[in-house]
This record gives sequence, structure tokens and C-alpha cells, in this order.
Amino acid sequence: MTKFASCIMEKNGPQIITLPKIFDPRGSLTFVEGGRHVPFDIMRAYWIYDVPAGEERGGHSHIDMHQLLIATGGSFDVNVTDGFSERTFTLNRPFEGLYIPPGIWRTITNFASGSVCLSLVNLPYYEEDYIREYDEFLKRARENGPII
Ligand code: T46
Repeated sequence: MTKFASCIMEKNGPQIITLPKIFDPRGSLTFVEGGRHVPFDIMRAYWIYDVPAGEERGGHSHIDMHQLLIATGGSFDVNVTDGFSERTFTLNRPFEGLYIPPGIWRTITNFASGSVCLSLVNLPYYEEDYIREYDEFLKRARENGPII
């Protein structure tokens, strides 16, 4: 975290980061810079959309991946746990992102029709970074201690 001194974080766990919002009569604009607004370099972006009603995404944790999730359109819930406690964040504002550090199990639920979930992360895609078995996640969580 020290590398990113300009990114002010209250704590290390999952948290909402309010991004700059440039109001303009033509419409609003929001931007994000790696290392400035989020405590990691942004290497990859992907987005989830056309989610059928009642479907759920996620259901895993990451070993090294830092992430910012943004509802660029619509609304959904991000349920996070560190294996000790859990929280639910509702994302529905394009100028707010949910920062998720490594070691957090997440599920994304309650997608409103037409929602888009943008994800900005610090790593390329590789399956070895995923923990997809909840028992394995809990074992690692007990070794690492609480984050939330
Ligand atoms: C996360 C949540 C929010 C790729 O080939 N490249 C990629 O960059 C990504 C993200 C996925 N994929 C492939 C891997 C799977 O065959 O796309 C397929 C679906 O991925 P997955 O089942 O992991 O999707 P979600 O919605 O469960 O999870 C995704 C991200 O993988 C994950 O990092 O945090 O969105």
C-alpha cells in the first residue's frame, strides 16, 4: 500500500471508493487512475452484462488479485466475506467503486435488468489465482486472519 501514497484508504478491507465526478451540462464524466484512486496498477478490465434475472456471478476468492467493481449501469449486490464476517455492498452509482483486496470470497447477486458490472484488476487472467472451493478458502482465511 505504501507505493500508492496518494490513494487514501481508511483500512485494508473491502470498501467503497468514491471516484471523481466531473459534472457538465452535457453529462457527467468519471475516471479512475491506478495508484491514485485505487491502491494497485490497473492491468485488465472486464465486464459482466446481460445477466438473466436471478443469476449469480463470482463464488470464489483470489490469491493476489486486487479489484475495483463499478456498476457502470444498473444495480447489483456484492456479498463479501473474509471467512470471519460478511458484508453486502449495493452498487448503483457509476462514480462509486467497491475495492476488493485478495483473500475475499465474493458473490454478485440481485442484478437489475440491463446492469453492467465493470471490473478493473491488477493482474492478467490466470486460473491459478482463483480459489473456487469454499473449504479451501476458509482454510486459507484462518491462516491469514480477518481482513474485514
Ligand atoms: C470476479 C468476478 C466479479 C477469461 O478468459 N478472461 C478473464 O479475464 C475473465 C475474468 C474470465 N475469463 C473466462 C474464464 C471462464 O471460462 O470467462 C469465463 C467466466 O469466468 P468466471 O466463471 O470466473 O466468471 P465470474 O463472473 O464467476 O467471475 C468473474 C471473474 O472471473 C472474477 O475475477 O471477481 O467476475
